[in-house]
Amino acid sequence: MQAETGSAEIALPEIQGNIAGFNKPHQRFVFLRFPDKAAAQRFLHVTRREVDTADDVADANRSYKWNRKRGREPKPKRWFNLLLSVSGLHMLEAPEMELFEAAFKEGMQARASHLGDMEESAPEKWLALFQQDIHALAILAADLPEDLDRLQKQLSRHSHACKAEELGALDGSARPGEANHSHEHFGFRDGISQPGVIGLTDEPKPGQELIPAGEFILGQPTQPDNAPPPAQPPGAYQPIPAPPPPQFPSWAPNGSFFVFRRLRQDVAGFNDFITRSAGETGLRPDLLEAKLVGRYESGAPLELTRDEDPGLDTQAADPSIADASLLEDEKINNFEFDPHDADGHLVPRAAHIRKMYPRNEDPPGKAQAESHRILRRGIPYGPDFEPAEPAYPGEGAPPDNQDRGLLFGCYQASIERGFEFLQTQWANQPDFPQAGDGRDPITSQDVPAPEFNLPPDHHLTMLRWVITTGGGYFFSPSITALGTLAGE
Ligand code: N7H
Repeated sequence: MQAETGSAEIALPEIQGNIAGFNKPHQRFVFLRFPDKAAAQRFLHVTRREVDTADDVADANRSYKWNRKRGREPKPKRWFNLLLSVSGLHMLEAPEMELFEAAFKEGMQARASHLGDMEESAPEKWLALFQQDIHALAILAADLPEDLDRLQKQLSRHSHACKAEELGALDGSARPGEANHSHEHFGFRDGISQPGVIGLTDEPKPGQELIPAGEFILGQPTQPDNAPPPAQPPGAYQPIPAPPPPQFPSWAPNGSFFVFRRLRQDVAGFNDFITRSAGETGLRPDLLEAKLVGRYESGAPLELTRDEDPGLDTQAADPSIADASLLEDEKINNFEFDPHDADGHLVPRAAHIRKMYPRNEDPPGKAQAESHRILRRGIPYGPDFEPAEPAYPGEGAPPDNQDRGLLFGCYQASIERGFEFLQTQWANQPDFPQAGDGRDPITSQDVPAPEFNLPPDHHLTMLRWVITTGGGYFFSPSITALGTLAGE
């Protein structure tokens, strides 16, 4: 089956709920293996009815916002989704598997050299959990930790009864304290910019582009414009044509691919670099951080902090301290990159958010930028960084009380057009969007000392602060497909 453009109703009760976004402060990722096809089918049969759908989640998210606006405490919720790896699908003898794209069939470990997962990030160094053949991933999410425990007990009852083995679990949670609640471990507010999905996002926020659902959900209409990008003058970055819309088995519509990555963050290393480079460049540390990411820690977009002539004040503090409106929906994600900043003297062209979503920037051009959107679903893991903690030598696994990072997750209709394209063609490409811009300071890991161009005068040599310690590619089947795979 080949995805097409057109207008289809989006069947929310068919689609698993985390595609709409669980957005819960407590989440657990449980990795499972089945002894044989019969056990796998029994497990799917009993758990399928407990899978929460995009309909349930979208409804609850609407009522959450409604209650919050009126100062009422929303009712706590708990959610469950079930995904399968390629080897889980093979065990279930899912038909037409050859139609799935190569990235999914090969798996994240086999794609390591393509992704740049090498040295400390090489699959041989990943947690023992990821050295095993994983068949399924259960995602549990709740407002209350005790509800997560209830979900876990229920899952374990089913695993036990169906002889499914729980290989291990990873817990993520929002950081403690009101001020840090939405911030990841380097300190930045996360979860601000997401694409809107036609048929799923009913109230797009200012600046939130609505994207055809087929970019995230198989069988839905895809972007109309997948034309190859125009060639650039010789010597300039040549945009890479997007892989074609995916083909997929006839049972796969309303499913989506989920990329999971356990990314360890070296907070001390990042902070040391900021302190040292702030000294060298003469920029305030918070401004230098904003130059690397494209947003201040508060989430305030650097793009909206333009100073009048004579230019950016290198000593000005985060402007949202004086003007809190920068953090409101009207402004926080409502911007494009100003053509007057084409050289990146305000927001460097390799800044994380400019690399990962170049918006109007050309190259690569709006159509390309909108063809590589992902629905991010990350949550931090591990304890908060303590400035007084002993230095971690960086060799081998850190002790538990220093192991922290992001359980990165994202949904897309094609891993090759989504996550893999962002990682390999943009983050790891020192010449994207233009020659000499440098690598993404947050996500590129393919070289130990990535370069970052900080116009007008500085060229920084960075370190690796984000290390891949595990991961995998999963498929989130529709509710009907779960039944079909269960042999119902
Ligand atoms: Fe990124 N960070 O804290 O620095 N990310 N990211 N990311 N990221 C974003 O808009 C971060 C990672 C994207 O639409 C923000 O929500 C960290 C991977 C995309 O403007 C911050 C890690 C990939 C966007 C971070 C990490 C991406 C985005 C701004 C790993 C894909 C949206 C807040 C530890 C390959 C861009 C926000 C847009 C935003 C951080 C990983 C992609 C603060 C710490 C692996 C598409």
